[in-house]
Amino acid sequence: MIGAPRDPATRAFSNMSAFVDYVKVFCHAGRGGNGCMSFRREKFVPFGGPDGGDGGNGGNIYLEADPGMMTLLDCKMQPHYKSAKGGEGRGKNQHGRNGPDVVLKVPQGTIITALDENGEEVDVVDLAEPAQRMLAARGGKGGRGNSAFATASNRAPRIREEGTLGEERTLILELKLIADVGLVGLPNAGKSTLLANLTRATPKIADYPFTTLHPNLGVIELEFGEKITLADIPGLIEGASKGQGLGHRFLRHIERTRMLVHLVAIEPDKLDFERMWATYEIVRHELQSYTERLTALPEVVALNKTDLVDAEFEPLLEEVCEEFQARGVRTLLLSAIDDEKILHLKQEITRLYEQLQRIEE
Ligand SMILES: Nc1nc2c(ncn2[C@@H]2O[C@H](COP(=O)(O)OP(=O)(O)OP(=O)(O)O)[C@@H](O)[C@H]2O)c(=O)[nH]1
Ligand SMILES: [Mg+2]
Repeated sequence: MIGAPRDPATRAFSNMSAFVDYVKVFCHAGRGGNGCMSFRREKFVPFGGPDGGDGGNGGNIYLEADPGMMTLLDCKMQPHYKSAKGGEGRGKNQHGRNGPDVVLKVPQGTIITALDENGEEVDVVDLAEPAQRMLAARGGKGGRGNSAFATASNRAPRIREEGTLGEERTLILELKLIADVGLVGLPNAGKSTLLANLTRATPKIADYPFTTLHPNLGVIELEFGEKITLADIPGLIEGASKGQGLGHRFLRHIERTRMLVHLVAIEPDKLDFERMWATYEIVRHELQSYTERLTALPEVVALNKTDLVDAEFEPLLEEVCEEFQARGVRTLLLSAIDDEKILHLKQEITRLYEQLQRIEE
């Protein structure tokens, strides 16, 4: 679809180093300005009253979810954030100005764990909604000037407050992408090809394992303008949940999906059910070892690359489907490069997605 506008949720990176999903940042909010002690000095007024203004508050530091971002790279490059201190109170009842707030943008789906100066966990916030904000470190409070202390019995108070210190926080930022559907399968199964042909995403595709080195997101547009987001992650292999291959690190990005599309690539010269079932089981096992929740998600299983099978062997494919069905798994025959088959899969995804929505209502 040359020239078609890209959806902001359709995002990918051309190199792996740009994708950062775990980082530690340090926030130091500005202190409050001191209150002022001062007395009015006017001609012919021998005892002017107190006129020391209050100090301003230190700036707050906020984190804000930005749906247009997909990496914590900026935070990795620059992990220290400071906000300005509040202005000092001055005579003539002039209050110090508040230090401006600092707003640090992070990708939507960032989970923040805030630690205080002693490393104790004080807060965990999930910035799952667009533009959702979290107060990461509060600026110090401005001190009151002496005019704030004047009372009927003490009309010339000689007290004023100092501003308080701003909060210091260490934050652990962990990104877990927000997508409706997770695409899973062994390396080379055709996940990125499917993403590219089902959405406007342009992930890297190649005929070797581990082509995908970071997650890619794409958007399927349904009738009535509704959109489903798909996340394509690097291929899983046996032991992925224990850190083999690349899969382990990236499973967290499908943790929040509501359903899975599981691709099993057929091998045209080995149309053997047991072999395909074993492939299917490897991925299921890795998902389960990572978290049971992933295997509890509804899934669409598609046997991919069926275009590689000669017409005379197509009945064999049907048999494989039946055997999957006999073990309780419904499968679709797919070719990620065939528009008609893709449309069929899209209808299946839509059907399941709408079913999920009805359950939620
Ligand atoms: N003939 C045929 N080739 C396909 C099909 N789907 C994918 N391929 C090819 O298979 C190879 C791997 O495809 P990818 O989309 O990169 O596979 P992947 O699952 O994303 O692989 P990783 O990112 O390495 O996990 C590429 O050469 C694709 O062109 C298909 O349906 N039919
Ligand atoms: Mg890929």
